[in-house]
Amino acid sequence: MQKAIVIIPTYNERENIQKVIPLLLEIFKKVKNWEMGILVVDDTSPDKTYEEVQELTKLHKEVHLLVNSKKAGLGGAYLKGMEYAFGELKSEVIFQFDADLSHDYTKIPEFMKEIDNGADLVLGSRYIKGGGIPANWGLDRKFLSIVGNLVITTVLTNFKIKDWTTGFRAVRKKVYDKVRPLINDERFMGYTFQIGFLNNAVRAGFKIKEVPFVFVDRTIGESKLGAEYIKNTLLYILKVRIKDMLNSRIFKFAFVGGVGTFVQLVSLSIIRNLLPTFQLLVFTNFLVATLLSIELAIMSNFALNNLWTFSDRKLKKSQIPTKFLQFNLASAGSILIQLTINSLGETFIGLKSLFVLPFINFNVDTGIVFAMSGIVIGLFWNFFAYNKFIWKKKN
Ligand SMILES: Nc1nc2c(ncn2[C@@H]2O[C@H](COP(=O)(O)OP(=O)(O)O)[C@@H](O)[C@H]2O)c(=O)[nH]1
Ligand SMILES: [Mg+2]
Repeated sequence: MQKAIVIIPTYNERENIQKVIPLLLEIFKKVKNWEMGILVVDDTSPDKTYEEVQELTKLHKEVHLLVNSKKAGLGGAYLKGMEYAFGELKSEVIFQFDADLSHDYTKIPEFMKEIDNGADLVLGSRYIKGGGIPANWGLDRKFLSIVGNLVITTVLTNFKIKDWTTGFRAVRKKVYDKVRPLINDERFMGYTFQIGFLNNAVRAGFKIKEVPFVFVDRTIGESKLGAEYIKNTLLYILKVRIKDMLNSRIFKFAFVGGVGTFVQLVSLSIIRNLLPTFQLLVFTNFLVATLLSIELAIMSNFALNNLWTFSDRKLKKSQIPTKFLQFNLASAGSILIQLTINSLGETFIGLKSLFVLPFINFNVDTGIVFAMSGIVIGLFWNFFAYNKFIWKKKN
């Protein structure tokens, strides 16, 4: 029979743990085909919660105890607990469960049913039909919980999951195996650990189910949730989004384009100074320098896009000559687009002053609008051509 272990992190929960363990042992009888157990992870609570649990391990072989010598935060306790449960105890599923009876333990068989039906991760959800938060919560706490969840949902752009901050969950071993190596930021080892763990599981594509439950306020002891949690949660979701942005192809494409512009401007001035002053037929050295600097920018764009923006579709050595030629054509295409828009604009709309920027007396005319539209459309063309022709997606 496969094992499922309910992990309970505790810090000063002496009274609560005495109550919750017998209730869990009782409800375990309702779970068919799974060998259920409990693992308490105590951070050497000053109220000696661990002593209480020690006694219970003697009475029930299903009860296990891990004691941390130092307070490691909720995330630290869960990581230790999961390592032990999935490793030593050879568990297939673990539960995350609070000691304070806030989580409805009678729902555990339903969680296991979802696991049996193929879920990798089951969330106890307060924000789906049948779930709820305590009616007696003050407006500030309700606001914090509901709006907090909405903010996380929006910033992480995942609207399928309704309760991101729930601490009541069942996790299959394969989720832990995949997500564990991704979690290494010490800052997020407190309560934020829960959101980080879930976010990584969602992104890895695991099958996630939500089971409704009504959250009950603790009646004994104190909540350890603090302002640190709000700050770290905001920090965490911003970090995730900024990382996403930096990793996005569009961002890299824009950055490489910026580098190209820089290369062009710098090389233009260098080449102008290197060339002796002369005029060969119609070619002034300014024109020669311009063409050379454009080509240098194109080379820089080609190399950086190949190594970075499209590193997942990097070209083979043998492809480089042809692709570089295509790349030049695509760039010429974008210049052509800009020229076309400028001349169409000039012919059909004409160059008219629109307004003058105050202080710097800069005259904004339709010509600037044409040029900007040309640049934007040219960039769209470039991005399209790179994706479609030069760094084609391999099937
Ligand atoms: N081992 C350990 N457990 C903790 C720590 N912080 C909180 N807990 C436990 O985590 C669970 C949830 O904490 P609680 O204060 O009830 O948070 P709340 O329900 O969100 O107000 C409880 O069982 C706590 O005893 C910690 O640093 N170490
Ligand atoms: Mg609690």
